[in-house]
Amino acid sequence: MQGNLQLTLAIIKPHVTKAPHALQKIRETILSSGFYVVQRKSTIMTEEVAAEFYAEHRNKFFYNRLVTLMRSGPSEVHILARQNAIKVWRSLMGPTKVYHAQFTAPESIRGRFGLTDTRNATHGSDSPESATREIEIFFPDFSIDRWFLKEAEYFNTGAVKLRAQEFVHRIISAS
Ligand code: 3AN
Repeated sequence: MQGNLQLTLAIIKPHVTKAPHALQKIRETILSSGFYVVQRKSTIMTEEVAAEFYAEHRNKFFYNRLVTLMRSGPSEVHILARQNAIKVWRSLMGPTKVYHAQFTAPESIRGRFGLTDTRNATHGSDSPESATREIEIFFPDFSIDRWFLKEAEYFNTGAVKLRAQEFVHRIISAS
């Protein structure tokens, strides 16, 4: 029984999805850390989506290289569920800057798989408001309210099963 599940948006960036071993290790970390994968898709970001997603960084010096990276190939985009999902996923990722991550949190995802401050392996929402905004950008057909109303209890009670091929948890139907 988990209770009080929270949703977060987690992205595995293109430079990692090109490396099957690294992708597999991050997936293992997701599962062994008690997350449920509520939705997952592989997608190449359009310029519009990247601009909307990274709007707060538009004036930063790294904006162009960030958008170029995110458009360079498929990202794996997930809605993850867990108690304290936002905090736990960010803590698993480690610090934004890879050099810092390698020194202070070498076992973190960024410490292990980050290459540069831009190619830092993964993204995670930084607040409940960001999670809602980001989930709506990538999964416009997914209703957070409906999920909490109709599906969260199955995840709360563990009545879900991982579909390994799809890397997504599905509710175990009664029939
Ligand atoms: P986080 O991803 O840890 O929430 P943000 O939101 O400050 O960090 O940055 C968003 C993304 O912008 C990071 N994941 C990283 O790819 C890129 N980024 C952040 N800071 C830098 C930097 N100093 N140099 C290059 N890229 C950066």
